[in-house]
Amino acid sequence: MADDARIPAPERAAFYDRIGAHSMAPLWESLHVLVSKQPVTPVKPHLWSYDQVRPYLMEAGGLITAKEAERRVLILENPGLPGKASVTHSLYAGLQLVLPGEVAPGHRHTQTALRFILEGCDAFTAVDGERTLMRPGDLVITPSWTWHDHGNDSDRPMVWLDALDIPLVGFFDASFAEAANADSQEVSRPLGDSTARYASNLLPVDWKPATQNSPIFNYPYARTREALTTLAANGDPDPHHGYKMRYVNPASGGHVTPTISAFVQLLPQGFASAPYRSTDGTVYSVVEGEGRTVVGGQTLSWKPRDVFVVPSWAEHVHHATSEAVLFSFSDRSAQEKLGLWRERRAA
Ligand code: 1HN
Repeated sequence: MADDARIPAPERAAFYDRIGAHSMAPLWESLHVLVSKQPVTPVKPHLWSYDQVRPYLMEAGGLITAKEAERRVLILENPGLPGKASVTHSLYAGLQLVLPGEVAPGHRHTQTALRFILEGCDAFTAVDGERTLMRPGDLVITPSWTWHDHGNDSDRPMVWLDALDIPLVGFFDASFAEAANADSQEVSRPLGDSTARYASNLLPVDWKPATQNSPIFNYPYARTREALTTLAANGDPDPHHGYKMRYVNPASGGHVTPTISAFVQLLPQGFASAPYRSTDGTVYSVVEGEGRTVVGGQTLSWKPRDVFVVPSWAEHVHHATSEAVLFSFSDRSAQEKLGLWRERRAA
């Protein structure tokens, strides 16, 4: 019987106890759990409805200031990883609120961050001396060890989805962090400077990348949407992805950061994707449209600003009831560097 096979014979159990006292263990008792035939993950498919989450976020706005909190964020914690501050096994996600007039003070850390803007207009993030104004659908990156602060000089609350590689950095025991001397860093370059230098299909002639991060720190939605609209008008969608694009580091052709990748896809009205799976557990943020994603026997029905998770190697399909745009992020960038990333496309 299978159960009996898992209970070691008494002389083996006694042996395991004896070697256990010397910090050793028998591999043969756990080999097939350690090295599974395919990915086994505690991560569960899950959706956070923005309509449900927003009132809590605004309530947090009345309980603590951005300055006091340092970052006023509600962590989106995967129900399969309670208490772990993880949205997937490798990544963290949260919803951050910065109210009019507030500042989220400057700091830096080895964790890499992406921000995907959900609500509000024209609050800024400053990264290493340059500010960018943020609008819904913009993707802003804050690379590892860059000084960053946020401020909201607009008259409306600003909400964005934060993605950080906190669990991954924690796994490597490689976390360092420092607070800045001033809440808001001194601005040393005007607005739009990086866009001119790095995001205009040009690079300064002698510039060489010092890191694997994209030198572009705001990928504005207006330009993303224009590309998707043109693609959708000019050809057929990919059966698994619709019209899907990857945010690129123009200096390398690689992903936007060494650990976190970002993507955006347009699904035409009525589109039903063919079943797909990949090893990068993925977090989606709905930008436009409505539909549902069927994953691991669950149906996640979504609309704008909802956030949902598809775990590693979970076969899934997307159905768009209206034309839809989905932003997503994952650890694909890290997995590709480690030679681990795989996908499977079903018919
Ligand atoms: C962080 O620096 C930000 O800069 C947001 O906005 C969330 C979560 C953990 C650690 C650092 C930010 C964070 C964070």
